[in-house]
Formats: sequence, structure tokens, C-alpha cells
Amino acid sequence: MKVISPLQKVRAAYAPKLPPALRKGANVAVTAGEPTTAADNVEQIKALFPNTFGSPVLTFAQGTGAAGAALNVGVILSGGQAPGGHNVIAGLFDGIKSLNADSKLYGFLKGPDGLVKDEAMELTSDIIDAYRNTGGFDIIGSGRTKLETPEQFEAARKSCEERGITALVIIGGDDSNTNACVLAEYFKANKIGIQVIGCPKTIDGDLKNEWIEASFGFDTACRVYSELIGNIGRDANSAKKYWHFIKLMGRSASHIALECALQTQPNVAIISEEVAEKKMTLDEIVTGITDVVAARAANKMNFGIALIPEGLVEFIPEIKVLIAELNDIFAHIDSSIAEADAAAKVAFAEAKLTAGSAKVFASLPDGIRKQLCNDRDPHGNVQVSLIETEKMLAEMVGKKLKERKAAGTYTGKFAAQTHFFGYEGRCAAPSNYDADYCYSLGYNAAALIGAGKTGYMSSVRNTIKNADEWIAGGIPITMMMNIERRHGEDKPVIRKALVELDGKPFKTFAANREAWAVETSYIYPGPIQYFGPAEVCDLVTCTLTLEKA
Ligand code: FBP
Repeated sequence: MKVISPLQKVRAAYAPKLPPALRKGANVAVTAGEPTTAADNVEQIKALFPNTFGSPVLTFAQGTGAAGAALNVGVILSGGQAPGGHNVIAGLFDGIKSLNADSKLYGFLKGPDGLVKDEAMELTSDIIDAYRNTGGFDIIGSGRTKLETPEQFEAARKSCEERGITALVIIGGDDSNTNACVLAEYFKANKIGIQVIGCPKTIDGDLKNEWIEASFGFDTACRVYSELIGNIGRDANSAKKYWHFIKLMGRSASHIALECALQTQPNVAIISEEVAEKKMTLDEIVTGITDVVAARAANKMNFGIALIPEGLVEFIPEIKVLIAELNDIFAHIDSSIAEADAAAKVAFAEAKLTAGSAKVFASLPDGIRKQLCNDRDPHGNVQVSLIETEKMLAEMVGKKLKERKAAGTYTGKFAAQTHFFGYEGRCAAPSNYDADYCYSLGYNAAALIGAGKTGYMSSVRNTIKNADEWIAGGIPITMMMNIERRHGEDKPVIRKALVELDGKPFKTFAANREAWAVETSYIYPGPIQYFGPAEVCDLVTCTLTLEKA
């Protein structure tokens, strides 16, 4: 018999909350808004998506609850894990069953690959029940394969047609939802009767806009990291001998670092978007941290917490240019380079960089140079999680302090510990927020399918309020797209949401950071609470609360 934890056993019985529109089932009444446009590069997006561009925003209200025809639906988990993925699938399952009890759900295995390679399993109620309210993507697995070629689309069609699948739900981040949009367009253009619906997933929090107010998993992941940061803060304040440099996952955007800073009040938190805006050099960043270390040391506090967003290096202007050049260089390489060791890749890059970037490249520690030449992910992104920025900064701050000591301008002690929090949070059991939000997103995807829609993202809004006020509907994915450079080519992609420096979350942080730097005002959030009073169980992130306040 499979042993599960006491928490998982009891948590399985949790009934996630739904928006009122979905409480009578996924057969909803639909209100369509005005035709929509794109985030940018409108004419190009319109030309690339002639069949799905311009669809209206949809808002749902309770329908009759009447049964419709039985549906066969396929589901894919795509990209990095995020807490709540299993609840999206559970919500989708319950939603299509509410439309017709004979509806069936098939899970494609290991992400988009399963769709292309025709590997799937039927998800029955026994299977679904074992995964309700759990973290992870292990129910069917995930993958990062990019769906982009006509051969892949044809393979996808065949995999669906074999099982009588007429609708696909792709649960993923910005890149995966871009895939969903491209696939929806292909099916529509070729008169293939398969609907495609996306669901906004990613702990990174960078898939959001006016209509998609949060990507699922962000809430839980930030709470796990904040618990750990709080614990480290308490240790630092007890032992009073270490500076902790903590890198936080989150890819390019600093939403996770900012949210964790708001939840824990560290001494330093770097926000990449500000670094880019102020065109800060690496040396300026290092000097800024060194100044805080020195100021605290002057008050006999030789300890501290510094939060560093995973994607920082991409935002330091000189390194950004360097990375763009490296991306182009490594986009077209033969196997002799692709399979070469790190040192050979560095030498290959050095020979091809422009003079300016070659100088920047040469100034970086050898380990970082090698990490920048690592394989890109299938979407052409540098794998920033593999770049040890926390170690680089700790080392550089240490060096600067030594120089200051030699010059007689600093007398403190500096010992650094480095950490990287990412995988610790991606598969945590979803918080109530994510359990409810995810289940609603999945159930709502069923409503979009029932309403015959394609090329839409499932949208549940107003989530800072009680679920009785949540708004369900659908957003055309083309509305979120623009053109960006990927793999050395211009491609239509969903626009990433970066931290807005004029937004309330950043402004709140900026208004407090000087005090947090010199004082020790750490907050210790503790672990996620699943049972107990609403004020500790039904929390909403500081980011969303401030954005919607
Ligand atoms: P997604 O955009 O796929 O949700 O990625 C989330 C993420 O956890 C990033 O924060 C991180 O950079 C990346 O995945 C790590 O990728 P991998 O799972 O391949 O290690």
C-alpha cells in the first residue's frame, strides 16, 4: 500500500472554492466584450494569427447547468513545475464531467512531447482523487518541448483524433501559452475541429496582465521561500556572524524577489528591473551591497540578508548585450561546439564577440563565463537558474571589503553563506489561494471548452476578494502577444510581465528599504497554514494585494 503523509491524507478532502459563475457547473452564460488587439506589433500579430486574432474578452455567469454532449479532452502540463497543477487538472476533470458525466480526460505524458509522440493515459476519478490538493506535476509529468513545426502540429492532430479528443488544455507559462496560441491558429486555419485553451502557470509570476492577475504557483512558491528566508533571518540575528546571499528563482522577472522582500524585510533586495532602468553596472551593484554591509558593521551588526533575483545578470546593461550576442552565437552551432566542454565553448564565444562584449566577458569570474555558455533552453533562453550570481556577488563584496579594510575605511568582519531557493518551492502543496485558484482555472477551462472557444486563456479575476466575488471568463491569447527576438529570430510571443517600477509593490519596497538595510526588521512568516483561521490560511500575496489596492 502506498504510504502518504498525514497532511496529504487530510488535505485530500479540502474542497476548493469556485467563482459563483461556475458553481452550477461548467455550462455557463457567456458575455462577449469588444474585439481585442495585441500587446504590441499589432499588424504583425494580426498577420500571423488571422483566424484567432481580435476575439473578444469573455465573462461568464451561471448557466442553466443543463448537460451537453460528452467531450473527450486532452491536457498537457508544460514547463517548470508550479504548485497547484494537479488542482487545475482536477478542476478540468470535474468541469467536463459537469457538462456530461460520460466526458473523458486524457493526460499527455511528459509535456508537449507526449502529444507529439502520442503518449497519453486516461485520467479516471481514482487517479484524480489521489492528486487533489497536492503539489507537483507527477500525475502526468511535464516537459519543455516547443510546439512549432507543422510536423509536430500534424502529430498532435493525429494523437488527438485517435482518442476522439476535440479540445486540448495546455497548462504552462508564457512560452507554453504561446505554443497553445500557435496550435489553436493552426487547427483553425486547417479546419481541424480541436479547440486549444491555455492556463496561466509559473512560479515566476511573469505571466500576468489586466486580465490574468496572477500565474498559479507564485503564491505558494513565494510563501515557501519567505518561510526559509525568515528562518535564515532568525538564524542570522541569533548567530550574528553571517551575511546570507540568497538567490531566488524566477527567471528574468524579479517578482519572486520583490514578493519575498515584502514578506520578510531583508537588508538588501536587488530588483533586476531597477538595475536595467538605472543602467547600473555590476560594480555599482556590488558597491551598493558593500555599503550596506559596512553601515551595519559600523553598528556592530556583522550579519545580514541579501536577496538576489535569479535573472539579475540579464538586466545589467553590459551583460545583457553580452548575453544577446552569446544567444546569437550559440543559436547556430554545429555538434563539434554543442558537444564541446565548457572551456572550449568559452574560447569559441570569445573569438566571436564584439570588442565591447569581449571585454565584459573577460572581466567575469571564469565560472560565470562558463555558465553563460551553457546550453540554452528549448525556447532559446539562457538557463539563469544555473548561473551562480549569489556566489559571484558574495565574492565581489568580500573583495571590495578587503580593499576598504586595507584603506582603513572598514573595520568589520564579513563571512558569507550562499543559498539558492528554487526547487524547494516549485512542488510544495498548494496554499489555499493556489488550491482554489488552480481548481477554478481548470474548471473554467472546461467552461471555455463547453462554450466552443479556442485560442483563449482561462481567466479568474478579483482573487484578492472572497471567492464569492471572483470573476470567471476567457482572454484571447493573441491579445497578450508581441514580437521578440528568440534563437536569433523575431518570433510572436506572449509579453513577459516584469516588475513595474511605478507599481505599488515596488514603491512600497523602495519606501522602506533604507530602513530595512540598517535596522534588523526581519519578518518571520513561518510555514504555510492549511488549517486554521482565515487570516493565516487564506492569504493573498503582498504583490497582488498592493497591485489591486
Ligand atoms: P516556467 O517558466 O516553465 O514556469 O519556469 C519556472 C522555472 O522554475 C524558472 O523560475 C527557472 O528559471 C526554470 O524554471 C528552471 O528550469 P528547469 O526546471 O529546467 O531547471
